[in-house]
Amino acid sequence: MTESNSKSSVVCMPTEEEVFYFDLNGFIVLKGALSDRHIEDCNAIIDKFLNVDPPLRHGEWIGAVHAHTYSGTEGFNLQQIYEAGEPFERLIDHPSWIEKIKHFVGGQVGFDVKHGPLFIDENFASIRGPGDAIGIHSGGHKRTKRTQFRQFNGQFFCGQVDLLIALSDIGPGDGGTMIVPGSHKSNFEHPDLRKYSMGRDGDKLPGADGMPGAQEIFLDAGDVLVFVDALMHGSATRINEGERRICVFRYGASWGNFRHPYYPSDELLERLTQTQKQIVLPQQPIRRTPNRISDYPDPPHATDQDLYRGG
Ligand SMILES: O=C(O)CCC(=O)C(=O)O
Repeated sequence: MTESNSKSSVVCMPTEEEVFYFDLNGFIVLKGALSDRHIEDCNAIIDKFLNVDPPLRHGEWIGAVHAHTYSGTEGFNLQQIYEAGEPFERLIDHPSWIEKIKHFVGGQVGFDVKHGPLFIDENFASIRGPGDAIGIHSGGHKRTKRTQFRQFNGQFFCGQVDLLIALSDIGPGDGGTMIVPGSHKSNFEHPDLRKYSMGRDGDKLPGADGMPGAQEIFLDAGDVLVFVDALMHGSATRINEGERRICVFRYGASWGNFRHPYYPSDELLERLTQTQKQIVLPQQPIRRTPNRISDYPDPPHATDQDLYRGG
């Protein structure tokens, strides 16, 4: 898709079909959500990070972006990817999905939105090569509040809605995301969970390859998988040469907190629009003024504007 025919500047509201299938299956796919130009710009930045000499290793920082791996087979992550430059900043409130995310996180009136419409509690790029995968995890039977699926009176109130943005084409052998449709509502553990789960021992492929009831999602670069985190998910093992590249942004209510103890940099906060800033850091401390103890220090990041927003 080219810049001119992409939906990159049109605000896309959730459609009736998307509402129906998100409720029923726990996920939807947005086709062509990013333009070719935007995908190229994101990949060019990732290329730069992957080509630094000596190569980035787990635990190292490159600016405010953190190189990270779990056990090894899950591939290489660039955590806090919204720090990596303007093409990633635009993903925070991209018009292709932001209204849909607000709708599925829901609770857009009342106490849940006291600090803003949303909060991103994790964002990263994931790069996987041959042999890499993530086993299956999550599921409605766990009843985890943070990631829960909830619907009431025709409105969604989900704990965490994930965006998985394809930055490369993901077809057979590329290690596509695997989901168990409807499992966000399941009451019982999947009978084969242990055979396909994350962190299991064994000599099988590390992914959820062949898991009964699971579906592999194939995406073109620029497509986006939107799912409630309570849905059982993981990936197939990458078999093909080359890399699978995606970004994951996880959104929840404005009162949420960071999954990993990262914090947006001052430089990022300076660059963002007020709308974006409110999504990456909805709550900021109130200044301790006036104060009966002279020169008592303020908490970091407080500004006059925040004082009046703090409520
Ligand atoms: O890498 C994938 O395809 C799945 C991502 C995943 O497991 C997650 O976001 O928790």
